[in-house]
Amino acid sequence: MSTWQEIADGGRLLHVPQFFDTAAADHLFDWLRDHVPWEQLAVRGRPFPRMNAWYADPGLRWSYSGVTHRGEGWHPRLEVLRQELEVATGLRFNSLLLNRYRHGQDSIGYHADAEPELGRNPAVATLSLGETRRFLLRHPASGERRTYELGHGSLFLMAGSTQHHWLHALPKTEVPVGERISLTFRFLFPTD
Ligand SMILES: O=C(O)CCC(=O)C(=O)O
Ligand SMILES: [Mn+2]
Repeated sequence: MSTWQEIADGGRLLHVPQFFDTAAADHLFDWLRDHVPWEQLAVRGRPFPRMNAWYADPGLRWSYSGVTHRGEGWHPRLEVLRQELEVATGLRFNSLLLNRYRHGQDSIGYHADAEPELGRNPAVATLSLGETRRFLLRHPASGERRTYELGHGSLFLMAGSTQHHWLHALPKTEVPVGERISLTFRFLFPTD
């Protein structure tokens, strides 16, 4: 595994460019594209510029950006992936938000993963498949910016106090690009 990077104000990042080899990543990408029940969520009539799906332990609840999800368990294939990631990172995860960026106009704006369900210093683990896209981090207090190219089969972890002091985004691009799927594993604390 690669080594952790310390960033301003107690943030911690880990980037593993080849967590999966190309064949394993190809296989997983095709399976996810064809088997996950993708939907385009909308809040107040405004569709998100990406597709999503969500899995979590039964009964868990997570609300973000005006959307509430309730956990209904895992697909066996995704359960295996969760366990693989838990072993590799030594962390525990009980939920998975999948994002599918169909083309360069799909994106996610600057935000922090800071919902109360995530607890104080959440670890968010992202597996990337398909097209390489730029992942941006910004530290509003100083204006510092960081850019990571998240490629096919990579793992990117944000931990420590990253979500308190940094924002992250996956911007649109004018360059013609193919699809990217990201799997973001988190640990949610039960709310009721
Ligand atoms: O697709 C990505 O790498 C980032 C997605 C993200 O920030 C999120 O789902 O909260
Ligand atoms: Mn996020």
